[in-house]
Amino acid sequence: MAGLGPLEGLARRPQRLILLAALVLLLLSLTTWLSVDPTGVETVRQQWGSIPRPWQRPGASAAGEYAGGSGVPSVDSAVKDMYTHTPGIPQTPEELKQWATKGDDGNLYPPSFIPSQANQAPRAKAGFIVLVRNGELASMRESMRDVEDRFNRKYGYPWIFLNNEEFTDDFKKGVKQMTRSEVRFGFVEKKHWGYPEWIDRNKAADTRKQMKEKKIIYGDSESYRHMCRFQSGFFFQHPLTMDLDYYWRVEPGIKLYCDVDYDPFVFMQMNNKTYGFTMALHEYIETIPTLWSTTKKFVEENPQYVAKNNGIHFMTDEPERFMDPGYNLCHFWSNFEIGDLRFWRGEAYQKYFEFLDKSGGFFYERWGDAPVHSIAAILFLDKARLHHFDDIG
Ligand SMILES: Nc1nc2c(ncn2[C@@H]2O[C@H](COP(=O)(O)OP(=O)(O)O)[C@@H](O)[C@H]2O)c(=O)[nH]1
Ligand SMILES: [Mg+2]
Repeated sequence: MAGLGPLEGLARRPQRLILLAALVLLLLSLTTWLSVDPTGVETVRQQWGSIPRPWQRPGASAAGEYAGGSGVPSVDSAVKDMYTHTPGIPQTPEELKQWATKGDDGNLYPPSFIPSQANQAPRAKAGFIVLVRNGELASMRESMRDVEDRFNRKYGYPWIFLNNEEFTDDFKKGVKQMTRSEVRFGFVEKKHWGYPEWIDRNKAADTRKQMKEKKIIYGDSESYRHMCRFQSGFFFQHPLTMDLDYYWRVEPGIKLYCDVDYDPFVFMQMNNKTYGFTMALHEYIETIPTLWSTTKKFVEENPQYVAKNNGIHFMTDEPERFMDPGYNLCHFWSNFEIGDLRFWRGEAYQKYFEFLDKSGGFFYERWGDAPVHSIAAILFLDKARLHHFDDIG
């Protein structure tokens, strides 16, 4: 056999010749297809990339795979994989290199990522609830800037904007620019923003006149009263809030000076907290002359709703006499609240609000949502379920 050339070998075994011809033909048709079909090369590259490589960490792939020609790294899949495939989280810049993207300039770009995506900690069912007017867009954007920079850019909770008028396109666009999170816009229906049929409007108008003469803050404002009634009794019933358990109330023009580096919603859930506040103030007595006595009447008729270990010492100066000494006017400032919506939706508060609403004090006086929320939280909750967020502000 020695001395036979390769051709002689092929001639003696024709099946080898057929195999070689088939291979050449296959190669020819493949190259022709690649040169004709513009997406051909990309398809082959993708298929090649998707072949499993068990010797690599799951999710890992070669540098540059995410380069889509634009030079901008594709954030979604890369970063998600990077952070969800523990222990594959890169520990050194060298390891991070495999997630880098090759830019048009030929340099490797480290992955850019959305903070909330990188932070894969579990979330609560929560969001920001904001009642706001179209005209407050500028100060709303300032509030959002603070809340996003200090907290939400890392957590990505949704924003729910509510209004008794339709939001304008300018408003929608303006607030959407301030967050990467989901943004919802809701309309407040007339039955939650208007006079109930049992209210005597002339009597309500008389009150506003008298309060104006006495120069009581917002005393002559009709819309302020609708706002307070809505915030007291209805914001937690809006359809856009129904998938949430917890809310953070934000208003236009608020400031947050300190970073919030943990999730206060998850804090509430973990510790079974129901109502969180930052500040307590005194209410103007002229705005709520009969709120305490009306509440007392409700409590006498419904003692079952009062919590055993309630926080009454916060609201009267002689807590051993329960509600008898009268209200010391202390209340939690409601421009900031982090709370459990299920408490407001629950039986005790619903019954309490109905009772207050029927008595007419939202219109015949000027009951604010802050004292109403505060009194309810103090009476119907175990005091361990309240939390002072002294680290938010
Ligand atoms: N959509 C709407 N929002 C209102 C109206 N009045 C007040 N608000 C909102 O209700 C919240 C409380 O109002 P604000 O004027 O700040 O009252 P204050 O905090 O008691 O001084 C803010 O978020 C306002 O934007 C209104 O007539 N329509
Ligand atoms: Mg305010």
